[in-house]
Amino acid sequence: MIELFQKAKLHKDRAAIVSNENTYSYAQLLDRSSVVAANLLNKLPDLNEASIAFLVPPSFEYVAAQWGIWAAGGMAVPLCVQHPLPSMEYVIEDSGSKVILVHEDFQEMLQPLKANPDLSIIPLKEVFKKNSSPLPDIGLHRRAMMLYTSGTTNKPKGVVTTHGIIKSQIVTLVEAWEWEKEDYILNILPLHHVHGIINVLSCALWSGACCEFHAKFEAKDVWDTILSGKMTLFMAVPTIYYKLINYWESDNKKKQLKMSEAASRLRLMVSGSAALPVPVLEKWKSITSHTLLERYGMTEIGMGLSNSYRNERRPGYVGLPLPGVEMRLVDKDNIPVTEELPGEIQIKGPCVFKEYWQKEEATKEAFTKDGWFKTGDIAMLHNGMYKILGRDSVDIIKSGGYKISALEIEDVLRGHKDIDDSAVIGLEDEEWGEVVAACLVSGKNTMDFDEISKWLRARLPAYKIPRKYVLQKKLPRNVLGKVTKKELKSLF
Ligand code: MCA
Ligand code: AMP
Repeated sequence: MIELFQKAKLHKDRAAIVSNENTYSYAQLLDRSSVVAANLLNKLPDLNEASIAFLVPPSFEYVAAQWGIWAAGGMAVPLCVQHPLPSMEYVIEDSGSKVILVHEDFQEMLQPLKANPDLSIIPLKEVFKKNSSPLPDIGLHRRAMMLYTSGTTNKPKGVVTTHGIIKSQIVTLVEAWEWEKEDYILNILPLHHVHGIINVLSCALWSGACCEFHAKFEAKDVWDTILSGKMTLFMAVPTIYYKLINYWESDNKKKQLKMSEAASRLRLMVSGSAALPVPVLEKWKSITSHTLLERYGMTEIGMGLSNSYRNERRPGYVGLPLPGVEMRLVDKDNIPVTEELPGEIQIKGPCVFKEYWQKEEATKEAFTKDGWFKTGDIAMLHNGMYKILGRDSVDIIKSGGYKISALEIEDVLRGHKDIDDSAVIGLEDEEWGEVVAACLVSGKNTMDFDEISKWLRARLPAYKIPRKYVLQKKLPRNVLGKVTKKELKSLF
């Protein structure tokens, strides 16, 4: 049996999930997920790693669907509730999902897909109907989950992890950050990425702790939950801390004091998914007395490096490799560099993903010949700790903690009737880390950028929409004809 389920059996009466103002015990979670599994199996002995997509907002139902897919031997493919239909269709098609579990709030959205006879779109209610079945025995080597991540290619790739890899990603963090069953965490992160799924949800459930879901991040709700006194842990991206600081600053002195006191009682607050600006760390410390624990991770590896829970947390640094993670910094020829020199972070260990789904060549290219995963992130060792210096590609943008491919947006833009060419870059931004900016080439002398954004919004999620535009007659290119993106920045 999957180890997460075995652990859950040890805590049957404890609260596992709080969502939509209901509290669900571990026993309820186990029961509901075995019902989901029985309905998915529909008398088959095992789903044999079939991709099962599910479109469910963050809630008890999300976890029951995820665990149900696992219990039936399927590979869980979470769909992002904020994506427009074309982005979802891409994931459904690319992952080869023939079955989609859908929450009633999203049934209408998926209506156009019903015409496809190869797809079985099942309302969540149907798989929650009482049923039972013998469940397959799932080994650690079995494929468990596929998360889509943007890279230096046009379209996002499916990152496949097994039960063994997920276990290793969880255990590392449970140990490093000393998770306990008495912990209580608020989850306001999207549930189609490692940060929300592994670091918050799965670590909590592994430990017998409680995870409270809010469907969406709202600064007021987070502060209210902190004020309620039940939280012991909080994890978020830097943009969220920035927004929480703004909210705190907008309130009166009496309320500020209460918020600060309540926050100071948490045992740990973590930041990750993007660089934490030192001024945000310092401001947060002055408000809550917490030195945010910054860590570094990636969809392909889970978490790689972390500042210490008990010892030094150095502002602007990501600490040291987590237990079980092997790491090296190398130059362009894959030769390890010495202290004080920049190099690419490469990772080995049981936490590293299995493959990019059905992309053998891309998977091969992502590793060195001797098996190191090439992250593309550049770091340096200084005074015994690692500092992230940047990325080796200008085509990857990090905004609000989301990884975005400039090439994907450029490609969609070129499909607009008035756009001949485009180049997309990330511009530094205090709140979002980077914001997406697009340089458009058109035969027209003026363009309605709001109309372009609206047109894009039907095709791409909100965080991929450019916030700034410029119109040009041509793009700056080098002698080889490649767009010189660094030059583009000066146009904004
Ligand atoms: C939204 N808006 C933006 C952006 N996103 N503007 C600029 N840049 C953006 N990236 C605008 C919207 O268009 C809207 O504007 C307004 O902000 C509010 O939109 P909303 O969607 O409500 O935003 P939000 O809820 O405030 O979102 C901010 C957020 C979200 C909560 C920080 O971006 C988020 O959940 N980020 C976390 C992503 C994450 O989990 N990444 C982990 C992947 P208007 O009203 O004008 O339309 S990385 C990972 O997993 C690795 C392993 C790791 O290391 O962790
Ligand atoms: P994703 O592909 O969405 O999993 O994003 C992973 C990327 O986020 C990494 O390759 C880094 O570029 C970035 N990242 C994650 N944590 C940090 C951090 N603490 N500081 C800087 N960059 C980070």
